Amino acid sequence: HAAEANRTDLMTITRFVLNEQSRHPESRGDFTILLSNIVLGCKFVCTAVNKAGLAKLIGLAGETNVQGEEQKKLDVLSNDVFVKALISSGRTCILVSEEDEQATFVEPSKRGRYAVVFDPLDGSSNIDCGVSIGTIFGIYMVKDSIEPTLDEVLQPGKNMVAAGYCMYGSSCTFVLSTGAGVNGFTLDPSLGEFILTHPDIKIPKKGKIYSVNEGNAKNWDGPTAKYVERCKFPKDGSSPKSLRYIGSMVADVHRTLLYGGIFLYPADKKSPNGKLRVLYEVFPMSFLMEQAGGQAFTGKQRALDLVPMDIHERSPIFLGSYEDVEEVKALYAAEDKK
Ligand code: P6P
Repeated sequence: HAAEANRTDLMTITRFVLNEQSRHPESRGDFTILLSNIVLGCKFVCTAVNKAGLAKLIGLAGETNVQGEEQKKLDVLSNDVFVKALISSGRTCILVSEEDEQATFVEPSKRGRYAVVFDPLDGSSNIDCGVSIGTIFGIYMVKDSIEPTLDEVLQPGKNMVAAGYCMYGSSCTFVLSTGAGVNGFTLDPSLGEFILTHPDIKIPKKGKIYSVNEGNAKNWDGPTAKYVERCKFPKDGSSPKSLRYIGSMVADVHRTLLYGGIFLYPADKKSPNGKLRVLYEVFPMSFLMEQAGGQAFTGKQRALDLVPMDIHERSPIFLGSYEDVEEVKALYAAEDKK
């Protein structure tokens, strides 16, 4: 009977957020409207990405499709969709996208109280081989939506009111935190709705998987090299960790969130700030990890305490199971004492 009740008691993402909103009597439903526009963008990208597999038919980027229309690169198309959906929501005043060099300041008549930072299609180089990719976003509440400045988004990640990602893989999974835990939703294509499938996600305290591009090992600093060495040749007689690296941040982080372990994109001699972007990759994923009981570290500090100086700034990142990240922190602390 319970299963039957569940089947008919559809907890859609919109209903879930409305329930959450009732915890904030002061909110005027703005966040729900904003989120529904982000969800709309993700549904569009999900169908576009799945169709991309038939790219030969609809024309690859730069070519023309059967209607002779200029085919946009999927990440450019996705960016256009998100920018338009966020502006038309009437709830945003600043947008920062991985695809746009400059921040977008929404025209005054359409301004709202939120700033959204996002990577519309992270890992898009993996599209042509069918590897999972994703959209990553973070949301700040702005102080001054009348005359907003860039300072509203050059804020530490701990000031975000919400963060999440949508992974386009074997299924389309939307993972969200509004600051009260982490919940996962799966798109039911027959309904066109995201249904709650992973309530209250908690990351295991310790994991058996490490996730890093070992191809960069030559350029790692001491503590990172020591940590990875320990994953492979544990000193305490425990079994070595498995290496899993997909090379698509959303997929690697999603696996880490559900299975535990650690994802790292460290600094190296070639890129002293690592590769991943602070505002729309490091902060949202760090926010989710902390909300799920894990943690996120830059090699120097708690990732969410970082204050960005530039909207496309990069940072090294070590995130995942609480105890695994603690080991990295101890190795960096020992290095600092030298
Ligand atoms: P590398 C994809 O290009 C991306 O931005 C992230 O999704 C991913 O985690 C990382 O870069 C992979 O980088 O240098 O290991 O190929």
